[in-house]
Amino acid sequence: ASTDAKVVSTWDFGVPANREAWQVLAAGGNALDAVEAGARWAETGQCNSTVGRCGYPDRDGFVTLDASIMQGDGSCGAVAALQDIDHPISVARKVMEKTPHVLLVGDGARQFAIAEGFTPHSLRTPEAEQAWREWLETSRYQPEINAERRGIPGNRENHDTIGMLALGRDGRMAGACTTSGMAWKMHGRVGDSPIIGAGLYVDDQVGGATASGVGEEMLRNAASFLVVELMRQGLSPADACRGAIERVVKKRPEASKSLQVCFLAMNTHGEVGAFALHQGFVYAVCDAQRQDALLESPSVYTT
Ligand code: SD4
Repeated sequence: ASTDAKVVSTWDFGVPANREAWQVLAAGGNALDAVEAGARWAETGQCNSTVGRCGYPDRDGFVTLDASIMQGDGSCGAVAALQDIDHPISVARKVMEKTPHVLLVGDGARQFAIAEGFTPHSLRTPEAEQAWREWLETSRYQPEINAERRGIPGNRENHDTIGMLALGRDGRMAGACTTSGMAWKMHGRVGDSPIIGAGLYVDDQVGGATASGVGEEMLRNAASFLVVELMRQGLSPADACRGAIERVVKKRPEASKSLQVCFLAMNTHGEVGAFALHQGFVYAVCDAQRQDALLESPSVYTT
């Protein structure tokens, strides 16, 4: 059956990222190629402190990247704590297509990338270096909600991970999620983004979900899997995202007041929904009717 193609992604840079993915879909390309193209744009087409090149380092000064990619038939690949490589999403795809594994981490992921032809180079920019040195003066790890958007300098939450979901004309779906993780994280910390079921999950029978925000909460709740399973039970994408947020709150009500968690979901009919813990989460939608839509997610807390 021929479906209307669509791509959705997290945050305002999802608009240009979707455009890249849309070029693939509009030309009749599949969802997998579309999400890889969109995520690649986010990794290097901009200089953003939370994804790919220009990402802020961990507390020891290392820029370590996490990414995952998944198709609705269950095939998936991921890399975590990958250093020196521009396009973790493409390395994740190679893990999916060329290895018997799902997840490669750290030096093993880096070696695999180099063997696959990726060129290693330092990703730490002078701006990231300076921000890190400023952070070292207090060394306080306390992510602020939407800090960057609210113009709070210094201690930033950095939750601008790109999570992207695409539906191809053939009715098949794919998703991608790529990030430099939380700034000033401990060296070796891995978030939700490269963990299938936490930061990303896609099932052609139901739909897909992706997450942004403080990854520990997604990991605790197998959150993207939870969103997809709630849709499988009949909930709309928006209600499924709300259900997962409610689970996060129920598990850690106090912590939930001061950290951000955001979910974005799309089902196989192309219905889209989102829900966040705190106000400020925006997501981008692109299809044949509207190319540059940026929508505000509802949230539990509105301040
Ligand atoms: C993480 N979920 O590593 C990611 C953070 C994020 O933009 O969304 N960053 O926990």
